[in-house]
Amino acid sequence: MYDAIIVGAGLSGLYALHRLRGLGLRAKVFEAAGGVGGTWHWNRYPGARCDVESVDYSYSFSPELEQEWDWTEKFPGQPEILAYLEHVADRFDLRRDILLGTRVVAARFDGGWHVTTETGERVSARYLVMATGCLSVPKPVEVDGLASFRGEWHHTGRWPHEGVDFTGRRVGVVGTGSSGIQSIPVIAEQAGHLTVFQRTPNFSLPAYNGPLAPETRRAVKAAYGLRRSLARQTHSGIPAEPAVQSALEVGHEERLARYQTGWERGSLVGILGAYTDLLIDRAANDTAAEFVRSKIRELVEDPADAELLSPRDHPFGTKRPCLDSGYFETFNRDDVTLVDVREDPIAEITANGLRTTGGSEYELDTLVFATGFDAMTGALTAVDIRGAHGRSLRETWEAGPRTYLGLAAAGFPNLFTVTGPGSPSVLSNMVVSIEQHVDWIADCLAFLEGRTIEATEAAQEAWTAHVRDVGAATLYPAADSWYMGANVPGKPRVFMPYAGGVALYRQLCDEVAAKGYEGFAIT
Ligand code: FAD
Ligand code: N01
Repeated sequence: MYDAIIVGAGLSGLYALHRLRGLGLRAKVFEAAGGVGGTWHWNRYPGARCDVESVDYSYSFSPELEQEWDWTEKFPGQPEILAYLEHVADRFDLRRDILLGTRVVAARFDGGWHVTTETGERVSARYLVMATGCLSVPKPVEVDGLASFRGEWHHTGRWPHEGVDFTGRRVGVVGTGSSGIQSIPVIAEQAGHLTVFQRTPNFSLPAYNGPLAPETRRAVKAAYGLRRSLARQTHSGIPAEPAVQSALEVGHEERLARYQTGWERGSLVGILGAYTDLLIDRAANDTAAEFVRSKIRELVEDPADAELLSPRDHPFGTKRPCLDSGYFETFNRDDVTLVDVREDPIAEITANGLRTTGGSEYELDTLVFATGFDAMTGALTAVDIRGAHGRSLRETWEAGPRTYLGLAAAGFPNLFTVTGPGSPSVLSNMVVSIEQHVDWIADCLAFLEGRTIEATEAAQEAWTAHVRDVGAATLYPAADSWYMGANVPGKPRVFMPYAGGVALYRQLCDEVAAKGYEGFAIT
C-alpha cells in the first residue's frame, strides 16, 4: 500500500513525485507512455515548440536547477523541452518510482484507492493524484474512410519517434490550431506539395523566435526569483506589467502603435495584455482582432487566401492564440494550397487521398491530423474512477465537469486533480499553474497526516457557479473552442477553465487552506 499513486509523468506528475517524496510519503507514478515528459514525449511533430518563453516555461522549485540549465532558444523545440524533463527526472532521481508503459484504466475508492492497470495489475494507495494532462488524449479522426487510405497518416499528438519523411510527398494537413500552425511551415519546406484543409482560421502572432544570448540568460538567472514572483502575480503566469487602460480609452493611432509593439514582442501577452478589456468587451476586442487581420493581409499575397486565413468567427484570444514561425507566409509558396473545408466539408478519406462533399478529390501520400484533443476532461473520464458511492466520475460529469477549485470533486475522497477543470491551468503558463496545484496538494497532504478529505457538495456547487459566472463575464464562451468542449461531438458545452487568473486563484486556494481546508470534510 502506497501513500499516494500519481498517474502521469509529465510536468505535473514529475513535480508531484518530487514534492510527495519530500514529505516522506511513499509514492508511485504510473505512466502510459514509454518515457517521461507527457506532452513533450508525445508531440514530436515538426515545428513543435512552446508558446511561453523557455525561461518562464520551466520549473521554479529548484534554484539550483534554474541556474544549471541553459535554454538555447527563446521558444525551444520539443526535443529540448523533453531533454529538460528527462534531466529533471534524473537529477531528482525520480525514475526509480515511475512505472512506464503502464496505463491506469480504473480506480475505486474504498477507504483508500485501488487502482487497476491495463495489464490487470492492482495497486492501492491512500491518495490518488491524477496528473493525466489537459491535452493528452488526441481526438479520434472523425472522418470516414481512413482505414482505406493507402498512404501514411499520423496525429500530431501521437507522432512517431523515428520522425516522418515528407520529401517529395503530396501531404495533406487537416487542422489549423496551434499544432497545425506550428507544423505547416516546416512540413511545407520538405513536402513535394502541401494541401492545408482548414475549417476555421485561427489568430496567430509571430514568435520572433531565436537563440538566447548568453547575456540574456545571465540576466534572467541573476534575477530569477523576482521574475518568478512577478509571473505568479499576473493573470496569465507570464511575467509582464499589467495593463492599466481600456482599449477604448485611447485614440486609434495610439492603439495601433501599442498593438505594433505587442506584435513585435513575440509573446502571447504582447497584444492580449495591452489593455484591460480585450477579453471582456467585444468592441475593445474588435480593435485587436482587426489589427491581427490587417497583418494577415500584409503577410499573405493572395487576397482570397488572406481573407480565408482571417478569423471572424471568434473574438481574438478566446481560443489560445498561436505563436508561429512563418505560418502566414507559407501560403505564398507555389507548392502550398489552402482548401476551405468549412465551405466544402471533407466527405471521406479515400484510398488515394481525400474527397470533399462538393466532389473535389485531393491525391495524397501522407495525411497529418492536427485535429486536437478531448481536452481537460478526456484523460480523467477515460479512467473508470469510482468514488465513495460507486458512482463514476464519467457519469457524475455527464452534463459537464464539477469540481472544487479544479483540485477535488465531491463524492471522490482523497482524489486530487492537477490542472483539473475549474482551475486556470490551460489559460495560463501551465508550469506556473502546475507548481501551484502540486504545492497546494502537497501542503494539504502534510496537513492531513493520513486523514480522509472530501470536497463538500456545497463548496463544489459554489465553485462551479463561480467558474461559470467568471467565464460568462468574459468573451470566452463566444468561441467554439476546446475550452467550451465544442471540439468534441456530443461533449457538453461548458466553459471549463477558471478565467479569474492565476494570481486570484492562488489567493483563493491559499485562503481555503488557511481556514483549515474550508469546503472540505476531513475525517
Ligand atoms: P501531460 O504533459 O499531458 O502529461 C500527462 C501524462 O499522463 C501523459 O504522459 C499521459 O501519457 C499520462 N496519462 C494520461 N492518462 C493516463 C493513464 N490513464 N494512465 C497512465 N498514464 C496516463 N502549455 C504552456 O503553458 N505553454 C506551452 O508552450 C505549451 N505548449 C504545448 C504544446 C503542445 C503541442 C501541447 C499539446 C500542449 C502544450 N501546452 C503548453 C500544454 C501542456 O500540455 C502543458 O504545458 C504541460 O506540458 C502539461 O503537463 P502535465 O504533466 O499536466 O500533462
Ligand atoms: O488542436 P485544436 P491543437 N475536420 O483543437 C480542426 C496546445 N498547443 O492540437 O476549429 C476538419 O486547437 C479544428 O477545426 P475547428 C494549445 O493550448 C500549444 O492545434 O474545429 N477540421 C482546428 O483547426 C492548443 O490550443 C502549442 O473548425 C477539424 C484543429 O483541427 C491546444 O494544445 C502547440 C476536424 C484543431 O485545433 C490544442 O491545439 C500545439 C474535422 N473533423 C498545441 N476536427 C504551442 O504552440 C478538428 N479539426 C505551444
